[in-house]
Amino acid sequence: MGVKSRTARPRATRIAGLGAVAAGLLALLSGCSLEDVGGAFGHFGWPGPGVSLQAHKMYDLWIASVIAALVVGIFVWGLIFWCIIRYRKRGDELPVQTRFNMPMEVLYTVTPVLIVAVLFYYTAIVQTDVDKLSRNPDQVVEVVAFKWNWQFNYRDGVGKDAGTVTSTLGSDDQIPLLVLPTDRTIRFEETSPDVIHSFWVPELLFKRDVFPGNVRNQFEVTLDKEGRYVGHCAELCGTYHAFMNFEMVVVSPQRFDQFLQAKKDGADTAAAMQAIGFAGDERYAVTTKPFDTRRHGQSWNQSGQTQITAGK
Ligand SMILES: [Cu+2]
Repeated sequence: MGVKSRTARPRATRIAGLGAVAAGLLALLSGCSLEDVGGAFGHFGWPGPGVSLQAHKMYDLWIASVIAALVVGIFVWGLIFWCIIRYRKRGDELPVQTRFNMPMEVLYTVTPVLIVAVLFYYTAIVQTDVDKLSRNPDQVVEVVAFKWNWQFNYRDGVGKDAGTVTSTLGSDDQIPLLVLPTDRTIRFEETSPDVIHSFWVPELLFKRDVFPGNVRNQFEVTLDKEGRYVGHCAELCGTYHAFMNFEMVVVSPQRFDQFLQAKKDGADTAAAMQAIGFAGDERYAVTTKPFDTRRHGQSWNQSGQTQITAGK
């Protein structure tokens, strides 16, 4: 019996270890991209692989981390169930009491440290990449978030002293459009005249706070997928915070240039959208619509009851 358990133990550990490694290698060697793996599992909670080069890097990091966590998880679950079955109580005899097994102690101290170090290394690399600012971005957009809407200023240079070429602005009854090109480096510079807001487009897999005062938060994206995506304010900024939606419209660089030109020539946003081929309702936001804030009539949570009186 004693001889049997001494040989059985390393063999079982080896099989479990090989199983975990094989599971990891299988995903890599089967030619599946991380996007394929993520897609098969609902992107493990994320809204998809994203629409910018920066988003793809974050997505890959996320999916790879989840796969690594699952491999470790399957290995640990395997060990637990193997121990439960292999060492279940068979009689009243006290099992061998093993304490201070040095190799084991070293293993379960070093392994988690290694895992954290690897995760940290790749996180630091992706984070640095996502935060990187280029010397001369192709397009600069000043994001102005205010209670409770957005203005997007297309700028002729970087920094707060640059000039605004043209703007799109949201109102109570019109969702603001943020029209942007693919394949160009876009720098966002954020500012707010009142409180802290947060610029968030879920498909960018990214959000960044918009501060009032002297802080101009910046970040860059290079978009690679045309489409229309709803954006939100992700920082609780006041009564109508939840209604602060905008729409990011991603078009080809040529159409973007036409849009800017139409705006510069004095067209309003809907007319400029028409100039680049959007007709009818497509000239306005299609992913979201203005909310009925009822802010001038009655309290929005008591239908038809309370009247807000002027000066209150
Ligand atoms: Cu806000």
